[in-house]
Amino acid sequence: MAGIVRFGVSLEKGLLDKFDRLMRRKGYGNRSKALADIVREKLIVQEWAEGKEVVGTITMIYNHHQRELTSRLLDIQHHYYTEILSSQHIHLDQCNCLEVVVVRGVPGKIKALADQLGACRGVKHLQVTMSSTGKGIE
Ligand code: NI
Repeated sequence: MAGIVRFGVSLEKGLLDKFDRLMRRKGYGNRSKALADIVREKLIVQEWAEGKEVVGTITMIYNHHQRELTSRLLDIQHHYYTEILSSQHIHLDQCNCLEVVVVRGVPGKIKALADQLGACRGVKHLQVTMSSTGKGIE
């Protein structure tokens, strides 16, 4: 790996103990990887706040029997065809559908898409997962 820098970190003992417990619970073998992942999470939040190009998923559960909902959801998605990379639809049972939409674009448009989908009657749950293009997080 290029450009690895070692540095000292001062932390209150109680906080370091909590960090180490969390690290072990999550299965990390060392503090460096655990700390790097925390920094990346912060960088991704910042990318979304700054409006840079981001990647994410929109996961939603909706009622298959809700009148005209499926066509409404598709109409909305067609307006955002440049942001949508793919989508997957799973019939959970006779009534419930799970849809995962993979998106890439500026956060404002992704949030607008998610808001429009989530506001449709019959959508029971919607969650946006914020991730990154991977370019800005090393
Ligand atoms: Ni379905």
